[in-house]
Amino acid sequence: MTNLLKHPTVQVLTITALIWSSCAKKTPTDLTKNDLIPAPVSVSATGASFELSSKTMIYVDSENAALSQVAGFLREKLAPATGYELALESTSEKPQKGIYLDISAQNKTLGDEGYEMVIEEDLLTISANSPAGVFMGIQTLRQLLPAEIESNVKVDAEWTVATGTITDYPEYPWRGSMLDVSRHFFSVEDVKRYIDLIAGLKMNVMHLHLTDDQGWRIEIKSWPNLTAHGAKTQVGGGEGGFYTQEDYQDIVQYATERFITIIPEIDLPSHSYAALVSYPELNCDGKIPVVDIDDAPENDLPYTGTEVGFCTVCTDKEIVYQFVDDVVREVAAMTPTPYIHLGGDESHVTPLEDYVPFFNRVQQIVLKHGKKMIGWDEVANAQLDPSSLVQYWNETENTLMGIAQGTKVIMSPAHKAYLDMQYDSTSQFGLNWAAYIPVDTAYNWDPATIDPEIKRDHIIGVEFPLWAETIEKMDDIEYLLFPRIMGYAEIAWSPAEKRSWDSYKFRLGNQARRLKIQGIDYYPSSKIQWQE
Ligand code: TNX
Repeated sequence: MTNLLKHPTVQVLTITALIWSSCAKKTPTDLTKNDLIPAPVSVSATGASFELSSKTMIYVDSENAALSQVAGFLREKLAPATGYELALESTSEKPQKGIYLDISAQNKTLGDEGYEMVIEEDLLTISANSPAGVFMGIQTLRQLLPAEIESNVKVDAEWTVATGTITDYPEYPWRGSMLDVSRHFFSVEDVKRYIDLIAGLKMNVMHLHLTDDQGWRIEIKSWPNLTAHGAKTQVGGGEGGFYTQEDYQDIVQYATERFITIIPEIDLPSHSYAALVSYPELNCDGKIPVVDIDDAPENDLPYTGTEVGFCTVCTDKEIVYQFVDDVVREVAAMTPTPYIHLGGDESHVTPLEDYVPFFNRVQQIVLKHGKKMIGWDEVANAQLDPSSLVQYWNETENTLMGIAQGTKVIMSPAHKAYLDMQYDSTSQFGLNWAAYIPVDTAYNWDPATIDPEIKRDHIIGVEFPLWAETIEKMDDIEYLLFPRIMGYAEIAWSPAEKRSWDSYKFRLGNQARRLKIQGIDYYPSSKIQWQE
């Protein structure tokens, strides 16, 4: 169904049907009656409307390259549905009419990513301190326009927005999602769609879990067997895959244009079976490990089951540190942003007396290559540099050890934030070891109060991981992501006092058409009144 919907001809029919069913829609004039997700910090209305036409010009206030690129993004977003090819122009003065993108706001409250949108009858201005802020404002504008703006075929509609002012900026500077591409491999195209979907919700971090027992998914030129051998399969035994360095750089570039930072994760010392079968010298006895687990591998291929924590690289072999050094060097060289994630979770067969010196040493390797380290909360058992980040998923005690060492925390509590948890016992994909997470549970919590000892000041932000043991294709991803990711985006962006389930569930219900037009295969939770 959804794949069909992604087909242009079927889209024309669907959109025609959708429009026909909603004929006499009134021109919007009350900006406070919006369905924005995430909810903005403040909105006031002036009772009229702004209309986009084929003559609307998009002005930028400077020759700034990033701003021009953002203006180009807006133009391309508006083109398919409207059929307009809006002209772009740079100007030194505020124009009389059109769309004006301005990065000279010099408004402290807005910070690096906030924006102010002033909508007048003739002029729609998005002002910010940076191109990133303008980009966030554009995501708001997309949602203020009729849902059909997301169509990739031309639609005859009135492209109007109510007038007024929106002032908006994020609660947390780190708003992310993680995709596990090891348990099942996902193509570059899928990752790009994922990036587009979260960018539209004002998220700014995409964490890629690139390696695990089931597959090593990133080409490392100095250790070619990692992918030549270690990427051949996936959970269930199907064909795996990997990203060449060019693929990875393509993803990074795509993300950067959407103000999203890619966080590459290389999971060590456990979750490393794919590496251990590719290079047996990383094992203490130099041989492929014999493991006592369900679906234990009977050949030298990566693991195809879903147990965890059953293997470890040999923490007292020099070659292991050479390996980490080479991998971090190559990954650092193609990652322009400051962080590399080294995993560290569920190392059940690495004794703590080996685990701690291992992490002390690999953290230094990351620092030596000019990057900062992130690890799952277990890494806080090591001596962390204050620049490192601890990703809380399971243990408060670990997280507090990190905080005591001066590190900041990314909040990903499994029982609230894991996108791979089932909605309920009937849901098609997902696991339930941490909880069932229906749409209201996903929305109704606050990172700053989830654990009384982890305080707002310690928290750099929130991340929502999608582990991929049970999912194989984009539709499966969308089913687990949507609608929960929309509530998660609101938790990350909107101030706690602006959030309420009653308001959110109403706005979410009104997103049904928009989701459908985007071809998103969402889970139609019965807790929401979907308004198609
Ligand atoms: C725990 S969360 C894991 C992953 C699994 C996930 C499944 C974490 C740091 N480790 O290896 O895929 O549960 O929900």
